[in-house]
Amino acid sequence: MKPDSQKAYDIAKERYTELGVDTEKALDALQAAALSIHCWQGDDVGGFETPDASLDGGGIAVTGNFPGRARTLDELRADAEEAMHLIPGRHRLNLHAMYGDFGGKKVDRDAIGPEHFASWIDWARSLGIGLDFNATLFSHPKAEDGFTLSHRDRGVREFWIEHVRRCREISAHMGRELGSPCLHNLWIPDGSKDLTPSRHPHRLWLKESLDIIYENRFSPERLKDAVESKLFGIGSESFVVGSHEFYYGWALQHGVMVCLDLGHFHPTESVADKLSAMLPFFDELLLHVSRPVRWDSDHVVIFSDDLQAVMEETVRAEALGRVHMALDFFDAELNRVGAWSIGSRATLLALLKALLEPTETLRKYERENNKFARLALLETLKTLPFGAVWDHYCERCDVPVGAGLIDAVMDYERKVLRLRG
Ligand code: RNT
Ligand code: ZN
Repeated sequence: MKPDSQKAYDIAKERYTELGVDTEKALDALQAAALSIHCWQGDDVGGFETPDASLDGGGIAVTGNFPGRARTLDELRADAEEAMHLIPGRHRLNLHAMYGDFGGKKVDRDAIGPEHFASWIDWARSLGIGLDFNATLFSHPKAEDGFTLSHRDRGVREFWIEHVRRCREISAHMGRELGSPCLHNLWIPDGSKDLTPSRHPHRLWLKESLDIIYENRFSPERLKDAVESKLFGIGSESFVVGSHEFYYGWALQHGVMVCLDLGHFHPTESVADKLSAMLPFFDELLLHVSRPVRWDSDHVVIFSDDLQAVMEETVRAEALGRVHMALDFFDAELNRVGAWSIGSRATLLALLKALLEPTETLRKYERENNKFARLALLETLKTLPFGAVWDHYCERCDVPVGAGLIDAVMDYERKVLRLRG
């Protein structure tokens, strides 16, 4: 520990102690939190299928062509490992089905199995981390017309039902092999650009497909399920089958989690507020930590007000173990390892700041109906030295401190990324 940063931490610790906050306790809680880091920032949501799947349909899009994209499994793993060296704490990796180890062979989505993920499991085991998983219902000819599980054609629905069924089996296998429950999240692109008189039939088809897929129950020690809603996408501006209300109802009825993506709601709607509204009804929830800019643009996550509010609400509800945090962003305009580390570090910093809140004091002011004191303390918290606590944590975890991140990422770019063709 550098003497200066130790001094800065000691002063910060004292400031927080004065407010009744134990910084060591906050750091213990932070250390225990595992983010689910998405593999898809590393290669612009490309995957390793043969022939190459191109990101098409579903209203998600990656822009940019920064050099150094991971082109192979080994490159993606090396980059993810590098990112993990820059992020304090121990985290999980979140895979999509299209990232299987297919050995150069064409394996269609309705034919994938645990064997295609054996090398990922070995890799995760060697790092001592858990894996999470997602079915991939985009970037495929059978998703081109914008519908999958809610397609009017039974044959198309059956293809995707089989895919998701297999994905859940793969997830359960991962959970068992790694001794840590695998979170399987389902997001589908289904929707349409223009007025759709068949909204109701599409929702009934989706319901029917989900009912069939999730009939198969797994122990929560191996697999936890989530379904992800969305408001709209490019090409699905008028209608999205899997809306928030749709999944809210279905998930509640079937005892699975809802996944709340920070980019999937009206811009003035607060995901933070949804947490305390949903926690009384759901045992667990999944977050997709993302950053919308004007639309669901999946910008790299930063230390924003929205993110801080989500973390505050999670901590205030004492729901850290019930709200799972997965990252979901992709930007090909900047160093991808850098993007991963900025977004993950911002998420953890927001969590730390929330853990350093003297919530009990704020609640005492509320009980006393002292609205002035409540607001004054909330304002004071904004300039408290949480940055010194964060730097201290980074140092303790042996990851770059502050702008030291820039040198570390640039070094990897020079030595590894720039050498890629
Ligand atoms: C799309 C959803 C979904 C995807 C990933 C790649 O709008 O947010 O979570 O981003 O599955
Ligand atoms: Zn998402």
